[in-house]
Amino acid sequence: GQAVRLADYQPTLYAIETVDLDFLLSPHATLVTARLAIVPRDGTDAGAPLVLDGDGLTLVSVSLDGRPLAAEAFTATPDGLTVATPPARPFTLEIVTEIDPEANLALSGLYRSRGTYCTQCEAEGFRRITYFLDRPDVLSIYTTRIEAPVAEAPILLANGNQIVSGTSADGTRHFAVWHDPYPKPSYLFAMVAGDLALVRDDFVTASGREVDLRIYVEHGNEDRATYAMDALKRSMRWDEEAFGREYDLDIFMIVAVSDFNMGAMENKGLNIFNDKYVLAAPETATDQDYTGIEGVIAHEYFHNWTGNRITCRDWFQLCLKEGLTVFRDQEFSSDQRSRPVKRISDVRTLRAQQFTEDAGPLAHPVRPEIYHEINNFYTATVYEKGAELIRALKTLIGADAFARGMDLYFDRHDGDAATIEDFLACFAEASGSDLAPFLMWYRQAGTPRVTARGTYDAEARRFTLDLAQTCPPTPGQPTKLPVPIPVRFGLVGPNGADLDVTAVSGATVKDDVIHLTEASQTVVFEGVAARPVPSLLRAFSAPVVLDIDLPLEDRLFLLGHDSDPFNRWEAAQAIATVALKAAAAAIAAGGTSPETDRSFVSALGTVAADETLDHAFRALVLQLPSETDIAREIGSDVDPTAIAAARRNMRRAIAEALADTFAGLYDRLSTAEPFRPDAAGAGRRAFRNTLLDYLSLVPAGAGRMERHYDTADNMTDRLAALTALVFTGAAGAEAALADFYDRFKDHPLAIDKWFVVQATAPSDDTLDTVRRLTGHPAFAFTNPNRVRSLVGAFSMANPAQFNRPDGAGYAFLASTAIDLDPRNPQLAARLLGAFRSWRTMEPGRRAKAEVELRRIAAVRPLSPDVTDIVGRCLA
Ligand code: HT7
Ligand code: ZN
Repeated sequence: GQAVRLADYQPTLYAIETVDLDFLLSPHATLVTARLAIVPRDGTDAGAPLVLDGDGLTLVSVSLDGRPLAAEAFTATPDGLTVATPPARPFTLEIVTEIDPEANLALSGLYRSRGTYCTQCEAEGFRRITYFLDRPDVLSIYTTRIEAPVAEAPILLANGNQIVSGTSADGTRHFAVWHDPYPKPSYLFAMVAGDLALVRDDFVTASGREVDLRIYVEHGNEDRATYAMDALKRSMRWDEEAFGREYDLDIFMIVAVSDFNMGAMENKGLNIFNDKYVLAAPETATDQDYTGIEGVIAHEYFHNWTGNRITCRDWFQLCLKEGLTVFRDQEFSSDQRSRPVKRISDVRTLRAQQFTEDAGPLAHPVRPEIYHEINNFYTATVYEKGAELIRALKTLIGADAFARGMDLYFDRHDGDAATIEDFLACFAEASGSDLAPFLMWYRQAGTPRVTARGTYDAEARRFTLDLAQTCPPTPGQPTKLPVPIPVRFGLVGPNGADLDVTAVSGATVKDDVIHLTEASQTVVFEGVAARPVPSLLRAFSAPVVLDIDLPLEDRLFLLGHDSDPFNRWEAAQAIATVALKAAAAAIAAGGTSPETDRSFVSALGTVAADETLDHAFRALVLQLPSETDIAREIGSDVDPTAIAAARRNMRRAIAEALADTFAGLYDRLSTAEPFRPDAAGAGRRAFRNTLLDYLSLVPAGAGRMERHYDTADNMTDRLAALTALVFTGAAGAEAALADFYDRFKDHPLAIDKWFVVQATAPSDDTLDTVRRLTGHPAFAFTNPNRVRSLVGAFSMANPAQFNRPDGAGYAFLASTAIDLDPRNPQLAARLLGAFRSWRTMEPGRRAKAEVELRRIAAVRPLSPDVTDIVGRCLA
C-alpha cells in the first residue's frame, strides 16, 4: 500500500448525503445497486473529478441522474471508479456491482460464514461491496433493501429500523428494507442474511424508550446467548448511569458468526460478533470467556456513542473511538466486578501486549502519523495504551472535570467526525488547564521510564523524592520529550497506614497525585514522622515503567501492608522479576538457578492463607510474571529457554515450600458449590486452579489433577486440570485429552481450548504436535478462531517453543503465514506480530528469525498487510 500521512488530510470534494443500497443475494453472484445522492462541497471546483474507492470490484453499470454514463465519462478498474467531470450541482450516481460472497475468504466486505451472509466494513471493507468515498469523514443516511430466497435466508437484517418487507407471489423469495436515520460513515454499514435463531428481550431507557433487543445465533445455540443478553442490558443501564448516554434506536441487534477476523464490530444498531464473544454455557465456556463476553458486549454497545454518534475524522484518529471505548468497557467491568482485580488483569494485558509492542520494531504512537495498511493499526497501542491515556487524563484533571469534559464532548461533537484535538479541547475547557503537553502522549511512541529515588532525613523529618522520566527511541523517533505523568502515591508508615503529609514543596502535588511534567523533578515532604516506604504509581496511574530500587524488605512490606491492592500485587511481581532475571542470566551462562528467597516464599504463603483477601486477588499474587514479561525486562540477548527454566524452577521451589499450605487451602475449597459465572465464583475457581497449578509440580498433585478433571462441572475447572496434566506430562494426560475431545467434539469453541492446551505445552515435541494438528479434521485454515487457537497460541503464548534455538518455530510460522496470505491477509499479518521481539533475541535465534522474515518478504505476490508488518519488522 501507498503511505498515508496525517499531515496530508483533506476533506473530500463531494459529500454523499444518502445511500440507497439494494442487495440481490446469491452465493457466487450477488448484485449490489448503490444509489448515491452526491453534493459538491462548498469550494469544490466545478466539474472536479469524483474519485471513488473500490477493491476487487466488478462493475455492471453506472448511471448519472438515471442516464447511463457514456464510456468516456468515467473510468472503472477493480480498485476505483472516477467520474471525470461530474455536474457542479447535486446529482445521483447509480452503480451496480457484482460480487462473489462465497469466494470471499478475507472476511472483509460481504462474505459467508457457514451459510450466513454477513459484512465487515471496518476499516476499508465497504469498497469491496460498491464504489464509494470509503473513509470515516463521509457521513450518509443509509436505506438498505435485501432480497433473497426465503428458504436460504429467512432472516434479512441491516442497520436501523425495518420499514418495509414483502414476499413474492409464489412465496419463494422475500425482501426487507431497513432505514438508519443517523448519518454514518461507510465502515459502520452492515447487513446480514441467513437462517438464524432469535433470542429476544427488551429494555426501557431512562427516558422511557422501549428497545427491542435481539441476538441472532445459529439454530441450537439459543440457550448459550443468555449471558450475552444479560451483559447487554447491564451495559445499557450502566452507560445511562455512568455517562448519561441513552440508546437511540427502537431496536438493537447482535448477530453471532463463526468466521470473523476480530472480536466484534459496532455497526450501527446491528453489531456483528465473533461467536466466541456471544456463546457461553458452564460446560463449554471458562470464566475468562464469560468476562470476555461481558467486556466485548459492553465495548461494542458503548461504541454507539463513542465511535458511531461521534466518529473519527480519519483513521489516524482511531484511538479517539477505540481508546475511549476500551476505557469505558474497563470501567464498566470494574463496576460490575472487583475494581482492583480488573485493574491488575488489565495491566497484565497492557504489559504483555502493549509494552512488548512498544519495545520493538512495530512500536507506533497511539495516534500514528503515517501508515501503509490501516488494518495493522488495530493494535494494543491504539486500544490499550489509548485507554490508559484517558485514565491518566482523568487522574490529572480529576473526576469532576473529566465528567464535565465528557459531557461537553458528547454535546459539542454529536454527529461529527472528530479528532483527538477536538476531544482534548473539551477537557482543557472543562478543567481550565492547558492540555497541549498531554497531546505528546498521543504523538510519541515508546514506554516512558520513571526513575524514583527516595531519601529520608530523620532529624529534619523530611522525605525527598527525586523523579525523572526518559523514553527510549522508537522507529522514526530517535529523541523524546517529557510527557505529563500522574504518579498516584502514598508514603507508607511503619504500621502500614499512609503517613499524613503536612507540607510539600517542589513538583505539583494535588491530593495523592504527583504531576510529573518535567524530565526531572524533586518533591519534598515535610513533617514525615518516620521513615516511609514510598508506594508509587498506585493503581498503575500511568502507562510507564517504574524504576525504583527498593530493598527486598521494603517490597515485602508493601506486599504485606500497602493500602493499595494494585501495589501489593505489584510488589510481588517486582520481587519475582528481579529474581527471575538473575536466575535466567545464571542459567543462560551455563549455571543453575539461585535459590528462591525464603522470605518471599513465606510472604506468598501468608497472602494465600489470608482469608480477609478475596480469592481472585490471592490467585493473582501467586501468579509469577510471564516468560514474555521477563524477556521484555531483560531486553536484549534474550534466551527464552533459560527464562522458561528459571520460571519453572521458581514455581517448583514455591510449590515445594508451600505444598502443605496449598494442599490444605485447595482441599478446603473443594466443597461443591453450584456454578455461577460471577466475580465471587470466578475468583474462587481462579484461586483453586492456581493452587492446583502449583500442586501439579509436587507429588501432592498426582491424584488431585485427575480428580479435578473428572469431577469438574464447568469448563474453567476442567480446562485447568487438563492444562496441568498436559503441561506436567502426567500419566493421565493422553486419556484426558482424548476424553476432552470426545466430550466437546461438537463444540468448536471448546475444541479451540483443546488446540490451545497442546500448542502451549512446554515440551520440545510441541511444534511436531502443532504441525500434526493442522491436519486434524476439527482444524480449518479458513476459520480465524481455529488458526489463532493453534498457530496463534503457539507463536504468541509459547515463547520457549516458538523461539526454539533451531529456528523451526520461526520457519513454521513463516510458512503458515505465506500459505494464508492469499486467502486472509489480515489474519496472516496478525499472526506475524509474533516476530515483534525478534531483535531482542540472542544472536543465534536472531539470525534464524531474520532468515524467515526475509523469506516472507521475497514472496510475490504478497499482500499489503503482510508486506507492511514484515517490512517494519526488518527495518
Ligand atoms: N471496531 C472494530 C474493529 C474491527 C475490525 C478492524 C479491522 C478488521 C476487522 C475488524 N473487525 C472489527 C472492533 C472494535 O474495536 O470494537
Ligand atoms: Zn472498539
